Amino acid sequence: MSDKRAIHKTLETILAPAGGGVHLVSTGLEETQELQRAIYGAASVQGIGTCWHRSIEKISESSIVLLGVPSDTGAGFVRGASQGPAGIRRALLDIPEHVAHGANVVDAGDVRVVPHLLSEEMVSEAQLRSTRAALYGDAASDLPVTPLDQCYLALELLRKLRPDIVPIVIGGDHSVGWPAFAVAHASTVARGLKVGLLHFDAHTDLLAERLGVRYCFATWAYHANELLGRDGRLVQVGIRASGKSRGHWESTLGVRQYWPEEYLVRPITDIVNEISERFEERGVDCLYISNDIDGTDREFATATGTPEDRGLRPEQVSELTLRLAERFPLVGADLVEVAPPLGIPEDAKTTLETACLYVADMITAAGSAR
Ligand SMILES: [Mn+2]
Repeated sequence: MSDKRAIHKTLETILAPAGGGVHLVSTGLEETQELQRAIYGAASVQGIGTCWHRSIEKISESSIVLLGVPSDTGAGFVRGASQGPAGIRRALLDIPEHVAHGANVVDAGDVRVVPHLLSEEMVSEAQLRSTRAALYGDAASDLPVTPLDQCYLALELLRKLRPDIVPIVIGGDHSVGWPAFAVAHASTVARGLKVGLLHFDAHTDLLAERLGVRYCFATWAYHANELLGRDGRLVQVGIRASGKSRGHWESTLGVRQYWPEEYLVRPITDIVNEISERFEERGVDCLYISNDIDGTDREFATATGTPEDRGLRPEQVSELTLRLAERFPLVGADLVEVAPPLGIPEDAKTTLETACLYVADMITAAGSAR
């Protein structure tokens, strides 16, 4: 078997067609199959597998790939982001001419999530064997069984198929920011590039660990910043719910944060220029964007675990995303913490509209510097 075919086969083992990463037995199964049929253009439910397989084969010819991680095991006590990937794909289908359906974009599907597991380092040998048997039919398989490590491997394989592909990871809770950024970082280092990290969030996510857990929604940015050597290439915008001051984070970890005192007052073009200059001073030549929907004001993003007032307006997020990507080519992005079940249905609709706008921006950003 050629390398490429072996990679396709592994991807088809650890992933499922979009929407299928959530394990369903009966309830919700028909709806999911309908979504998959529409996404992959299958004439019938029986044809989904073949059409998905064709999409996997198209990855090396595509410049942008979507990957869903329907897991919220890494979140706080409010869950619901596991339904983000399916919710966002459904909302995208309601916009037939959306850029997400363009010829240069392929949907690789979802990581096959076991909703009780988070990262490989938390799993016992016995659990590893029994979950490998359940997921892959082989207790002796060497494939990962937890969403964070499956996401990591899937992204590594996607980049092997095409080193300059731009993955857009759809979460899930923000713990997926760790594998998504770590693989992008490794890939830029291998290509001699220096990546800047633009992070939209109400929270800093800068804890070294939380309740003894190394990788979760509250810690991923700390570890990302360690990869960057705390050299000021992490810029956080939308921060307004933190136990510590901006000064504390900036002086201890070398990050730059924009709180409401700045982004609700200063023209957004000033902030774009300031971040641009900051990146240039540090030799940055490409960009990764991690977008936690709670960085956006709750008026536009209520269906999330921890919505907050005084957030960014969607047009500010768009301008930062698009303008910075014109200067620094996008190498990867994630959109996380969209939780359709939270709030009233109208909340979910508004939040999904905001999410669709952000996916469109990421796709446009990925194409703009090519
Ligand atoms: Mn976050």
